[in-house]
Amino acid sequence: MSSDELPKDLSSDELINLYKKMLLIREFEQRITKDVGRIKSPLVHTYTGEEAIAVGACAAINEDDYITSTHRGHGHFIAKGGNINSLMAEIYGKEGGICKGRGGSMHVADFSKYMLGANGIVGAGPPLALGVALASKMRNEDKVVLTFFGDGAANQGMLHESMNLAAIWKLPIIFVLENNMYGWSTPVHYATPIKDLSLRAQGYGMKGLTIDVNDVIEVYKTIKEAVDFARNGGGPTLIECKTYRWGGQMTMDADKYRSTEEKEEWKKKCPIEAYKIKLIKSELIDKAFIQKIEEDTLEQIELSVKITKKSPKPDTNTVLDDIYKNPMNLGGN
Ligand SMILES: Cc1ncc(C[n+]2csc(CCOP(=O)(O)OP(=O)(O)O)c2C)c(N)n1
Repeated sequence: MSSDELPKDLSSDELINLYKKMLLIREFEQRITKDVGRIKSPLVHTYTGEEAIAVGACAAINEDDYITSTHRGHGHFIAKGGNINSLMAEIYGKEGGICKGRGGSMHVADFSKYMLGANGIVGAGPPLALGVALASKMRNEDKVVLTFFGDGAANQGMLHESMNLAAIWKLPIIFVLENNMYGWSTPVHYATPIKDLSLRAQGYGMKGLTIDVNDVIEVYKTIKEAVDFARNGGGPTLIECKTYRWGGQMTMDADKYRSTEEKEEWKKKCPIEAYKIKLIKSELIDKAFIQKIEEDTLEQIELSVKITKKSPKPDTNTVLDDIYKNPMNLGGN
């Protein structure tokens, strides 16, 4: 099946939802990089340009399958069904945030959505995924874990130890490598001597695939296959998704290490725009419907701004609350 064909296993609503989710991630980040009233925009690592990966990947798993995230986690959080009101409030350090304002942008987690958390430690997601996948297997649960990480993290020992153990124990993990071409300011070709990072899978006797189009459908199809394989006891797969972050490493990054031409070239390959054209061609949506989706998206985001502004700052006396609560009460309150 070419990536031009829409997958038959997704309904029209599900296909349109992929577009809605990508747009929500994009517009949400546009909004948080602007000030909210008199509150200055916080430092954030944006996912803009990479939306097809989180959205395509999360569409390929069940609601009660797990994901782990990175320091660039807004996209993963939204794609897994997290609520943007509590995401916005968290980013602004408010009590109404998903972690009651204690984590901020880099530490968003929603156990009720099986989103096990974003993390400021590069490469720390895969070992968490390993533990959860092992626990699930031992409990005979029918679960799959997606672990997202970057090309920089691909050179961290934690990832390699996790891939090795996952392969030996045939754990149901999909290693989703988001190759956005840079680990902070270091180009991937400078840090890594191979063209496709998925080749790394060979060293662990697992399948490795590279998706070099920034395309939500291609991501969905490839990951779905790996998910089915993992669910049937086949073990892990490494999937490299080539993409590009449109913004700097984070909002305060001067971003002098990338040329304007390079950035513009990638912007022409916008995954949201490309998918919109595909949906129009397939007659699933028309221009009026797109406009409605855009309006609804912006309305939803402005509501989250309002809620965030109203939410109080956390009481400093409660700073240690929840720190030692049993974090494995997954799926509960
Ligand atoms: C263990 C560790 N080493 C270094 C850093 C500093 N650091 C933060 S982000 C980053 C780049 C990570 O690149 P990559 O894994 O490709 O993810 P991306 O930022 O491109 O999404 C680095 C080196 C860190 N946070 N943690």
